[in-house]
Amino acid sequence: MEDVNLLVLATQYMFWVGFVGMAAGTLYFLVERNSLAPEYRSTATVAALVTFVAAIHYYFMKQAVGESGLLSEIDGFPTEIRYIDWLVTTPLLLIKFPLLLGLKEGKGRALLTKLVIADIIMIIGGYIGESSINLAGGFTQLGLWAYVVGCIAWFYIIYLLFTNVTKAAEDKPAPIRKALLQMRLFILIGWSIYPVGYAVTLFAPGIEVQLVRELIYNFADSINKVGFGLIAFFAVKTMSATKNLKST
Ligand SMILES: *C/C=C(C)/C=C/C=C(C)/C=C/C1=C(C)CCCC1(C)C
Repeated sequence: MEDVNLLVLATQYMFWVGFVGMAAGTLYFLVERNSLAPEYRSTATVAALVTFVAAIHYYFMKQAVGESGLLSEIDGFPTEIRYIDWLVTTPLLLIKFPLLLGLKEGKGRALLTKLVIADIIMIIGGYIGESSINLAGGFTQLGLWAYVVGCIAWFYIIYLLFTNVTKAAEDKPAPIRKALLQMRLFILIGWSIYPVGYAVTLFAPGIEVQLVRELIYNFADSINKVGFGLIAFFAVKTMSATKNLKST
């Protein structure tokens, strides 16, 4: 008889927690949306979209590790679902920068285009590499090169945020500026958890290491989807409150 594996149980449980957390986040952003001044509501809408899309994917991802807690029941990883989720949610997260900056038309579109193209390269590169690692059960040459390409694309996103976005934030009201500077750090520090998760499977073989990777990704997702959304939400909430004060 095979024993129930604690790591499998923990992974299963964290997928469930991820699903519930994303669902709760969605509800919160939607319910609170109307407490914002109309011009700021799209920030809550985008935050809710991100957590909603993630909640659906988490619901299906949790089935990938089986239900029994047995290592032998795992016959693959939810890499496809995971990366489809990222392909949708990461551009939505990045949209919040031009949105909060109030950049429209030419400037906003140019910034958004660069951010999204770099982001898509990062995610597609990661998918190609991670699939080959999964298939081999450990290090592959393709996995390594895809990792390098993904990291370069991510560095470019950081570069844009610390130059263009930071400059554009300078003449914004204090709550918006503060939120933008904090959101920058999510992309720098919060997003750095993902390449760490990927790297563990690149440098250590085995199914258990891949389970650890899923745990790392789940942890990162909750910070970068719910936490990031809350930062942007509280900024526009403060803006809405000062606006109400002025109009009364
Ligand atoms: C909600 C989901 C988010 C914020 C996902 C973010 C994913 C990344 C920042 C992934 C980054 C990667 C690299 C920088 C190198 C290649 C491997 C990836 C795709 C894991």
